[in-house]
Amino acid sequence: MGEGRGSVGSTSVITMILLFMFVFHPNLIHAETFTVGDAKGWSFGVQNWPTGKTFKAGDTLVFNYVPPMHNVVKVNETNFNSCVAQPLSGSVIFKSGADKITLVKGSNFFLCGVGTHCGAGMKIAVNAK
Ligand SMILES: *[C@@H]1O[C@H](CO)[C@@H](O)[C@H](O)[C@H]1NC(C)=O
Ligand SMILES: [Cu+2]
Repeated sequence: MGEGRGSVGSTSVITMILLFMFVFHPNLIHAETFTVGDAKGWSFGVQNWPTGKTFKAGDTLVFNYVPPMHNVVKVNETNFNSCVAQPLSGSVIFKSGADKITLVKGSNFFLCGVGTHCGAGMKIAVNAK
């Protein structure tokens, strides 16, 4: 292939990549950010916070709390139901106090791994479209 006048410049390549992202992953472009528990943050009684909200893959959840009083663990459904703070494989225990976690399509389960907080309702299940 020659380098004739038809060769594609880097600006065009970037434009094409952005176009592809827009066409195939509109959720990423229109992603929203939600503060878990709103003003109360990641706190006791947060369990019903997702009710009535619509989430989609690529949206970000922000978990605000004062560490080390709490933490955030992304778990599977079994561990969510039994309050076992075992991070999903490839995941970690979040403990910054302002943790930002991107939702994946389908079910996303989070709980607090400190003490018996999960059993007291410090857990949320979020379904992302
Ligand atoms: C969840 O993870 C635990 C290990 O921590 C495993 O025993 C269990 O089968 C998993 N459940 C699902 C639904 O993947
Ligand atoms: Cu906690």
